[in-house]
Amino acid sequence: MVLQRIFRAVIMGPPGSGKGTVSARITKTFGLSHISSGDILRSNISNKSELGLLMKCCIDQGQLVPDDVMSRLILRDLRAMDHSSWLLDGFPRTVPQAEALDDAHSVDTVINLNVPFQTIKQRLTSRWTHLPSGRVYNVDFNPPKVPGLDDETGEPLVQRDDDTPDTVTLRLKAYENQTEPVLEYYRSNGVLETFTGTETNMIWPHVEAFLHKKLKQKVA
Ligand code: G5P
Ligand code: MG
Repeated sequence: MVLQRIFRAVIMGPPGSGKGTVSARITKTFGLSHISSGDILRSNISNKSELGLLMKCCIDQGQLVPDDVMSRLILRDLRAMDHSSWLLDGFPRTVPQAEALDDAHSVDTVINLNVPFQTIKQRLTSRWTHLPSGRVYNVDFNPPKVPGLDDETGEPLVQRDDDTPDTVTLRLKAYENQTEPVLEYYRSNGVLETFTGTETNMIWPHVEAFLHKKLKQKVA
């Protein structure tokens, strides 16, 4: 589908709810540019900058990176995409981040993946990631064609340092305390659309149909 107008969306959901997986399908189907805050942080860490080390420390402890650092990083990238449609994955994650985004850009819709915490824990400990692209695999759900290697580049896959069971528990706590209030923020703004389920393949057709409808409204 070719977009006729600029369209800006946010995808939210607890760690491991499938934001990256669904984002890949949205970008492929609708042509939005995907901006993942976690991928941006991980690429800063791999550059071994001073800021990267601070970020690594927060991520490895299952804590959020400070709001001012995060908002500056993402809003800088968005400024360079002034004429593009985009999908933000993992940002905003706190109410101050949502306010900072609102001050700079209006958001057309917020897709919320509501997946139970029990489902998530098992997924994350069997996730394999291609760090340079952010592509994700899972030994049960979407295994790579060759075990341990990225389908497109053939480069090695790694397990994220924050995908250990203890850190996943801390990330889920941070989600409950700091990110759930953002859902309320967007609900009261009238842009929140929630999709509930335990399997991405069941959730995806609903997300796809919703976006088709939403984009038609935007063009009309
Ligand atoms: P990230 O990188 O944003 P999270 O914790 O929000 O990380 P994560 O872990 O990347 O989210 P996801 O993208 O929601 O998860 O899920 P995914 O990768 O698509 O799917 C998870 C696994 O399940 C994959 O292996 C996938 O193949 C599999 N899967 C998907 N669907 C199914 C299914 O139906 N069935 C099965 N069996 N498997 C499935 O953030 C990381 C850290 O960066 C910092 C924080 O420290 C954060 O903890 N950070 C920020 N800090 C402050 N502010 C921000 N805005 C920040 N953004 C990031
Ligand atoms: Mg992700």
